[in-house]
Amino acid sequence: MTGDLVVRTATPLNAETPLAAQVGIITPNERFYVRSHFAVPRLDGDSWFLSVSGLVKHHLTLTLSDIRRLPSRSLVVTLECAGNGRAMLAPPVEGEQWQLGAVSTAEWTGVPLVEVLDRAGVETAARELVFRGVDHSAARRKAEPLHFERSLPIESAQDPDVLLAYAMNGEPLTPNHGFPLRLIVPRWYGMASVKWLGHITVSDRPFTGYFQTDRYVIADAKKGGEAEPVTRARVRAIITEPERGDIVRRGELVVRGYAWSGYGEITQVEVDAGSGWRVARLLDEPQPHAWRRWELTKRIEKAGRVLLRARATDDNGHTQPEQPSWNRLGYANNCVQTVPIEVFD
Ligand SMILES: Nc1nc2c(c(=O)[nH]1)N[C@H]1C(S)=C(S)[C@@H](COP(=O)(O)O)O[C@H]1N2
Ligand SMILES: [Mo]
Repeated sequence: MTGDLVVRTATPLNAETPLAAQVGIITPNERFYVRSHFAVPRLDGDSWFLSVSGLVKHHLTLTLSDIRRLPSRSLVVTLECAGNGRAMLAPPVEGEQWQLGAVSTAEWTGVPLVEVLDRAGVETAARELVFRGVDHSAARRKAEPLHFERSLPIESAQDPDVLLAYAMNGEPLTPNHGFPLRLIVPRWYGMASVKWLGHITVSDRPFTGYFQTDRYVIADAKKGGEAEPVTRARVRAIITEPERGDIVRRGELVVRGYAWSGYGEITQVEVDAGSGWRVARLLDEPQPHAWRRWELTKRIEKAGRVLLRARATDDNGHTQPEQPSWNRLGYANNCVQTVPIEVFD
């Protein structure tokens, strides 16, 4: 661990939030997990601009001050990397070996994407928007460098809660989190929230770029070619207190954590402290795109090893599987977490 995050790879920077560092709903900026495919671009906010082109009536070139002058909103949004929990898969799969800290929450401020789309005038043939980050692979001979690029269906992109964000918890975005401008797509796994945004292209056909069709798909070796795109975050609860391996005294134990779902509101969290599932108390008012804290107090009568588990259910009736659903690229593993602790007399 260096500083506030657990570093998984230093170049490019991939680092997760220690679970015990999550306290309030908001994750402080310096503790927000970082997921980057390429070197972090150091951009100059004065010379940077965003271009909007393709199937639009007016091509736009917007500077940061143009964007800051448009109507803005602030939304509290939880971002979770689709690979969060990958380290728990067996057999192991390639990719960043995230435990459960590739999830964090911030209040994002920016311009609803629709405001910009309305100014550009989207043509009726438009089907998808392609968002391109400025970051890219190192140049290879002859081949074009690969950019981080992702698309969204036009209906998803027109949701007024999709933001072109320039601030995070009241501060300008930091370089690691996408300065000067990033997309925020609430409820979708983090890959949709393209950082260091440079270009938006409106298109009438499905985007087939590397990060759209080769990555961020649930690829199952057994099913051959079929691959389902990764979209919204599956329902999940995490236990942040106590921590794995903690030694606690017999008696009253408080179990705390967070729960979220990209498919609806959290309706229930249950905790098993070794003697069956009990319903935990949900804290905070529900917010449409943010996780919710929960807690359960339970008497532990016997000394010894206890396996704590928590599982969440959303208002669509989705809950968590006990075992991970293994897939080749290790995405969307929302299986129930197990936290072993030791109880002493
Ligand atoms: N341009 C660009 N955008 C990106 C990425 C990236 O590598 N490049 N990573 C994506 C992934 S996989 C995730 S989970 C989130 C992480 O955002 P954060 O680093 O602010 O936590 O950014 C997304 N946006
Ligand atoms: Mo991610």
